[in-house]
Amino acid sequence: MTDDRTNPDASDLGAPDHDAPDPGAADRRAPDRHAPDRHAPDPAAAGRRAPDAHAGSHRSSQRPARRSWAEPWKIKMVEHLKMTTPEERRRAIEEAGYNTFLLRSEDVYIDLLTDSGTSAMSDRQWAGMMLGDEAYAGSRNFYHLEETVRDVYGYRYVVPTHQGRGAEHILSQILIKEGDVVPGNMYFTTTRLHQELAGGGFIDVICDQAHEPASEFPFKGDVDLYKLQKVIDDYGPDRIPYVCIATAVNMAGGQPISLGNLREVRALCDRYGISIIHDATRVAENAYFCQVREPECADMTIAEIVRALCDLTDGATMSAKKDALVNIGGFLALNDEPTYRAAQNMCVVYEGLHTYGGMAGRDMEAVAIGLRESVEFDHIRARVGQVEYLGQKLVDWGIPVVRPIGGHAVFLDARAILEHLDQDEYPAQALAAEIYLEAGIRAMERGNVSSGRDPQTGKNRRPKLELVRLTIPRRVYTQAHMDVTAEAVAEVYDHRTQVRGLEMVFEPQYLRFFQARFRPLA
Ligand code: P70
Repeated sequence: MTDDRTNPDASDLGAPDHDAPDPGAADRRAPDRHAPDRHAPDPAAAGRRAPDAHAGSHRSSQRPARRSWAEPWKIKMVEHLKMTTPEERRRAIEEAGYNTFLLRSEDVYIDLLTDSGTSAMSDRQWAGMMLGDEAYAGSRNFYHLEETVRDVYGYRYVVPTHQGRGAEHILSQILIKEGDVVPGNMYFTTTRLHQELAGGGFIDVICDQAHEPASEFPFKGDVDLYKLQKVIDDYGPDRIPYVCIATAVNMAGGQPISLGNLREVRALCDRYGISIIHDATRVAENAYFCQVREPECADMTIAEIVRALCDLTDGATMSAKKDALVNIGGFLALNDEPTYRAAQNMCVVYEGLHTYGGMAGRDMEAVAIGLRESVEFDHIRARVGQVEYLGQKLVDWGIPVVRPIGGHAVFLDARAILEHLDQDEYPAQALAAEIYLEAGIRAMERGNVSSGRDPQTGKNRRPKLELVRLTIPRRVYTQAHMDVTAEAVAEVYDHRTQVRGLEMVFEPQYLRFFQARFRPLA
């Protein structure tokens, strides 16, 4: 290896050891590629270059190049956290039926349940909130949002929704008919449910590596084109309303799809006249991985990669609560005018008028500003870098996690950690409860409970991935919080053989993981 080992930009950020293009390449380019905010100094610029970039510059060649970098922001306001005793936590998790979704957040010390709606807004976003135009119709913030989506993502039409699933609902109802199938690069809970409620069925066409927690494949979000071709052959293009492509695939562990693979998916779909709908919820995180790992993206900015990914698709559902750095909001974006008109009409039935769709004017303003911030290089590097920092600690300590480390979360391999439990004893659910008991840290089950029952057989789906997600909100926690989290997980790992399985004692009909209740097995 060359300088990459000593360049934290490469080694800290999930660059795989093999199979991958030179992970440091992106960062050795001239810094002006990531043009910083013209009004701000660029303290991180030196860190973007590998040491050799300084050779021959006026900076002394004896002096080591700067290798540290930090978040491109400082903290203006703090929120106090409550510390609890083991006794208090025991009571709290019992009351919550061993389901971390049912804990009161007051009883949580470090909340890694989700990165959804939990990020810290910037001062610019808060200032934007004051510009909220709370008109029922035609709010200027809607037009700002529409213009920003056109510019950052490139989609022509925008229908605002209260959050991501509002967009999924409208889209599924418009495009899917009874008996249709929707191929996609791994299911997402709400997305699949809306497809099913509209009469369709989801078919997984993600590459096999995505289902292997230990595989180091750099683009586990890639579609297996043979699988997609087979779905087209088996069902015919007329029964495929669209292919659903997620960037930074959540259930696979926050794993990216490559720009090259998406281009091939596009070519295949074009041959049959099938559209592609993009779940753009974490597209900026995906773009970061493309920049670091995919040679053709090495010279592109994050914004350019985001645009290139979106340009290969016909529309998008978006939960703005993730990448876009807001606490609530989402939208459906489309290029096709008739579909847009139908979506606008559905919006007034389920969400609100088509110029607010469940959001206040101020919320739409915060989304518009957050979308621009999401594609800034320094932001996304620090965001993904913090996740990598936590993941690397656990890897160094030999704790089984999904590799490579994803963009928004570290996923613990609960099946490997709690080997003594059968999957119908819900190992991931039990592990999440144990981590809470240990340190007041809240994680999320992403396994057999989340996957639900097969509608045909009524049995638990028993997915290959039985994971606990430690999800990192954006711009909220410090490196010390990551250290405390890693240490708590290590403590649990040390006494893993004593962790008991769970039985489900209450199971709701839809999205059971949110409200199900459990009790420990004897
Ligand atoms: C999470 C959240 C939401 C989400 C997503 C992707 C890739 C759509 C949505 C829906 C919240 C969540 C949702 C269901 C189960 C657990 C948690 N993901 N697509 O924590 O967006 O929540 O705004 O309706 O990740 O991963 P929204």
